[in-house]
Amino acid sequence: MTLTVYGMRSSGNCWKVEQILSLRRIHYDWIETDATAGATRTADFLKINPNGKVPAVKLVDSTILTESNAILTHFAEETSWMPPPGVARSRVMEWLFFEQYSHEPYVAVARNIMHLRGDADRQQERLAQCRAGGEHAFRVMSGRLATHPWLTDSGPTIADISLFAYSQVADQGGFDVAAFAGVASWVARFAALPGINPLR
Ligand SMILES: N[C@@H](CCC(=O)N[C@@H](CS)C(=O)NCC(=O)O)C(=O)O
Repeated sequence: MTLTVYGMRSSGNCWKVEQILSLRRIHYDWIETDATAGATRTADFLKINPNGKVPAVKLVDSTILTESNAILTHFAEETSWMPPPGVARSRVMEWLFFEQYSHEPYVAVARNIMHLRGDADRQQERLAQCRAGGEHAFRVMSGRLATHPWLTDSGPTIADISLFAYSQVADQGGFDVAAFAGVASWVARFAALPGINPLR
């Protein structure tokens, strides 16, 4: 059996999965699941992920994994993309949780409203909240990245993959990443790494 990825090509969360599998040269089947058209809320898909979201992967033994950063962690085990247990790994986890709580809910949601759904006019208030939250996240990242090449001291890790996912397309949500010098230079540096295939 082949690994199966349920994903949406335009999604940064799903891009994380494509990227780690590509880096690992793991072959997979892709089942396009268009969240914007309701495909993540069908009875069949809810059996795969009761939370109604992509990405989800079905491993060769039929085990299903959901949550993009958990999937990244699974496929990064015993590679340079994930340091061994200890403080170095905990630093990576700090950024993975930061991504889900302080970055993605603002940067990805703004892109979803403006770029994927074209709904900016009707969602001005929500967009303003996304703008404030996303800019705060970029300031935090820039604080680190102004003086360090990568998010942790372990070289490029899944922390960088995870936060690159929506930072690379932040302009589609109305963010000016150039205003955060550390982030802007890190985006360019990460995109230039061998084997990285940016979302566009
Ligand atoms: N925390 C989840 C978020 C996944 C997520 O929000 N997926 C979106 C597409 S990017 C989705 O499937 N939305 C469909 C919905 O909520 O109905 C992850 O990191 O995998």
